[in-house]
Amino acid sequence: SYDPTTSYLEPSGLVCEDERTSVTPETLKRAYEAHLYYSQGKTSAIATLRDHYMALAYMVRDRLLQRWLASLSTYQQQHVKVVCYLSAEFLMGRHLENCLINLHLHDRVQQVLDELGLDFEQLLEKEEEPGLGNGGLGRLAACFLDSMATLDIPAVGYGIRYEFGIFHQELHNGWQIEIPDNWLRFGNPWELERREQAVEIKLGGHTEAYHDARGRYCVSWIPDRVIRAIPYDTPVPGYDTNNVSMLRLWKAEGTTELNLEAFNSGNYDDAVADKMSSETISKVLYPNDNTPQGRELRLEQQYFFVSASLQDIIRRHLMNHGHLERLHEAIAVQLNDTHPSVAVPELMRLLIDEHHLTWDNAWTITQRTFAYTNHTLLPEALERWPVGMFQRTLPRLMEIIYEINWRFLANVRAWYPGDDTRARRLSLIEEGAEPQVRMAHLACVGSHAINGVAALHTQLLKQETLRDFYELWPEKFFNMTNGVTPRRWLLQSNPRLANLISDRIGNDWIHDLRQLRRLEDSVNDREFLQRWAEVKHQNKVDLSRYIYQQTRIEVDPHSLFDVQVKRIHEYKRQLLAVMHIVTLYNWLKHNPQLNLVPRTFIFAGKAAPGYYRAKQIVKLINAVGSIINHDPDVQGRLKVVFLPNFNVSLGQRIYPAADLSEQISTAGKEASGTGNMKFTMNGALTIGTYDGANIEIREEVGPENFFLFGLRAEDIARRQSRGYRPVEFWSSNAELRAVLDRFSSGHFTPDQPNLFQDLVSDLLQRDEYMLMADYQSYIDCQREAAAAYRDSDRWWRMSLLNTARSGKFSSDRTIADYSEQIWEVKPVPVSLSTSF
Ligand code: B1N
Repeated sequence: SYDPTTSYLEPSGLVCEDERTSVTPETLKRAYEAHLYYSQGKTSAIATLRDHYMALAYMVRDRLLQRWLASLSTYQQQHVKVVCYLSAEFLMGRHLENCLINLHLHDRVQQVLDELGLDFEQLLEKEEEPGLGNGGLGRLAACFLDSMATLDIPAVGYGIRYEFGIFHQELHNGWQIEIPDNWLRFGNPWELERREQAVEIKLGGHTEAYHDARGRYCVSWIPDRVIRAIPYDTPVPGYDTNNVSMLRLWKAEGTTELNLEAFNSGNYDDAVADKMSSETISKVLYPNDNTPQGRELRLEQQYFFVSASLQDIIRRHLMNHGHLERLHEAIAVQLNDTHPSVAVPELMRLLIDEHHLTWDNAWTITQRTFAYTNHTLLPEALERWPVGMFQRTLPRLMEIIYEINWRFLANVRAWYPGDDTRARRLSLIEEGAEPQVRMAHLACVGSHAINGVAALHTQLLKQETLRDFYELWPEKFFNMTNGVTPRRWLLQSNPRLANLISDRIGNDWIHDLRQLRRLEDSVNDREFLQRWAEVKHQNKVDLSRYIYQQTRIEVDPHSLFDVQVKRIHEYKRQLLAVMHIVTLYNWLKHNPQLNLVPRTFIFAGKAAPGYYRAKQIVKLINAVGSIINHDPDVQGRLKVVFLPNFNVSLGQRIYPAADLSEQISTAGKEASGTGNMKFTMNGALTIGTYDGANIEIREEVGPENFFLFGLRAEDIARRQSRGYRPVEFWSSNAELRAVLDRFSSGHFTPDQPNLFQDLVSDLLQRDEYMLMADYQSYIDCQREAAAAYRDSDRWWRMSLLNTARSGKFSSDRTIADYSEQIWEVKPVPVSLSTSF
């Protein structure tokens, strides 16, 4: 039915490829073979799996280029407003399958590979995952790019092309070992280097004042280092649209190839030293989630990508408009947390020092251009840079920050005469033995919009963390509840469920996730619920096989899959989940005949390499598993699995197979969470605290379809202020005592019996995250969850309703909200007939 001589028209009516990039199986096959031969230089007789993967990737990239170029020229010709999303992290996950799906090429390519006798799955697994992020914040940026492309919102993501992404995690004797992630080793077929668009970045040195020819007071920054930033562009296709967005990542290089003087005197190491040290700026991602690293190199990374991106934005704008007076009408710049907040003084510097705007003019433009998203309330996670370090690294920016602060505080004093303590609280500079620049304050003052990432989080921002700013500018505050892309997190990762859904309600849900509500009509259809349960079972069988391959642990796919996957952090309380496991274990030890719902506990997640307590918890989970999984009294009814190296690809295997989603952070600590949304979409039920987006998930799915437990944020605050004594829970709760005894007695680590003693004494004496206070409530709630699972009719109805009511948590909804309320941007359809 395919005609290779005319363009193949997609069902949706897009596409009109030329003869080189058309999408019939015949041309796909021809293009693929050409890349194997001409790009990889291999015949199929000697090609490796990686060669096949590369040829396939190039073949797909070719089919993105026409759309990409058409998108760029459409934006340029129509002078549309473009969103620039500045983020130190983009956790994209693998590209190949996602591109195939978004371009509607998936099934045809699978057919072509089948005909060639190649294993499609195996080729997909050859792609190195680009892990340029730590967790939720970086993955959110990736979901946003997918949604902006899909909604035809003109957008560019700007970030850093780290040569080493998040480390690979291995487990040795239950302990985490970090392996460097050399993801570019075999080349990256998805990016295009744009060396001609390189820009220069200044660092260090000093400033000098002068008067220019027209007598204006000017400042020039004489740096002691100049670094070159090279852009690498990756196309990001939308689903079922011609629009393709772009991810532009910067690589650092030295500006002087060789120090000729050193070279000529035979001092070869010194001759290349400069270049080498410049390249360290984009060498490696800092592996911390929710804890900033106050290292000079990190500040340099932030400034590096921010300055490069703003110079790029200004250059493009000048090309189009010739002046910068209305920059804010042509672009909206979103700051993904404070990591890019040095953009505020940097844009001021560029507008004033390099483009000679007045301060007032530049300030109006700056405030109207930027918007700031806060992602955390943890006090230790709020970025602060010592003034001394800032001064040394970015002397001109420090001057500008002082000037911004001086003008801001003058206003504060006029608005609140005599209120010196308020001025001190609001200041961009924190006073003390070592004065610090408060990056969140800089972002607030320099932006027209400030948002939290879930309703509770935004409320706490207004009441606590940014209260003084809220009192100043209530109109600047917005809530933008996070979302995730249903393309990767349902359509791609769970094809069985996606097909079942489309069979029943058609496939409009893929770009209008609220349509899933129509599944509610089937909630009493026994035959449909049966198929729903069968899909989950098959997904669990798949995951069981993977678990066996990775860990040699055999798990029963009929057992309840109870899953906690996320970064390992005390506030996320993986330890509380372990306390529940040990409680069940103690019950079984006490009464081996007990009729318990069999459970498989699945954990995955990375600990920051310098975070000892988190690494100790990884070891604890593995130690508990090593005993429980083999204890004859347990009779296989409890299994504990820690899957190594959690990343996007592993998430895609896990979420579809989960029955129960663990979202058990201390209330008020998890800003939103986004894993919680992926589980809900895939029909898992949640056991969770009243925290972050859990609250909104419960509101959507209905309280009867959600297992809620624990203290609320206001209870937590009240108890902390009254003096919290965790040991009282120990005294009054024998089961809790028995759990802690198992840890401190060395039961799980007989050869190192004292290993967890400090952990237990911390729980008894401090318990910052209030595990002791929530323990009983959690255990009771888990009992209810088990009872619900036993009543399987009820369970599958609840599961179906969770998916059916998850529509709010599509990142398409989040992006529509940002577009309307903060960015003031509109969709711009891209037609492939555009001349350019
Ligand atoms: O951002 C996610 C939220 O869903 C999570 O609740 C939140 O914990 C996460 C410094 C962070 N907040 N802060 C970070 C990451 C790296 C870093 O160096 C902080 N990550 C979050 C998306 O909104």
